[in-house]
Amino acid sequence: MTVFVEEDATTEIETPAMIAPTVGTGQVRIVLSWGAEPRDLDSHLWTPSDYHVYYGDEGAADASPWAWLDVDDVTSYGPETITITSVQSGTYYYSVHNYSGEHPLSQSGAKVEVYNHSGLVRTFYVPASGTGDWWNIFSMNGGAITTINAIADDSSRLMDRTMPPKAGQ
Ligand SMILES: [Ca+2]
Repeated sequence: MTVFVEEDATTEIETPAMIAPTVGTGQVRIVLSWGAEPRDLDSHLWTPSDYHVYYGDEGAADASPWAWLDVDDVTSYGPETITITSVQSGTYYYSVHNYSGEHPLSQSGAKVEVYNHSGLVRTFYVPASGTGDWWNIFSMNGGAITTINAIADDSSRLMDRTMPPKAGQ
C-alpha cells in the first residue's frame, strides 16, 4: 500500500493496512476485533491436519502448523491476529468463541477481516441474531473462502463446549 505522509494527516496512521502489515504470497492473516463487551473473545483456527491454534496453543510461524496467534486479548476490542504463514492443502476452519460471556456474541460488535497478499479480501460482521458462544465464520481451502457466519453452541471442528481455563480468571 501507499501511505501519503502529510502534516496533520494523522488519520493515515490508523488505516487497517498499518495494523496488519504486508502479507506474503501463500499467507493469510485473520484479524478479530470487537467492542467493549464481552471483554474476552477468542480466535480459533483449525488447520487441515486439525491442529488447533488458539490461546491454549499459539502455534508457530516458522514450523508446523505454519499458523500462529499473536496475542490473547482479554480486555476488550482486540485485535487478535492469527497468521497462516504457509497455507497448506486442505480445509481450514476459523471460529470465534465468547470466552467471558457477559454479553451475547450478537451484541459484541465483532468483526473479522481476512487479508492475503493482495490486501483485505473479506470482512465478516457478527450476525445480529443467534444464540450460543461460538461464531463459526468461514472455512478456507486453497485460498478459497466459504462463508459460514453463524452463531452456534459448538464450533465447526470441536464438539467440546468447555475451553481450558485461563490463568488469573
Ligand atoms: Ca481473547
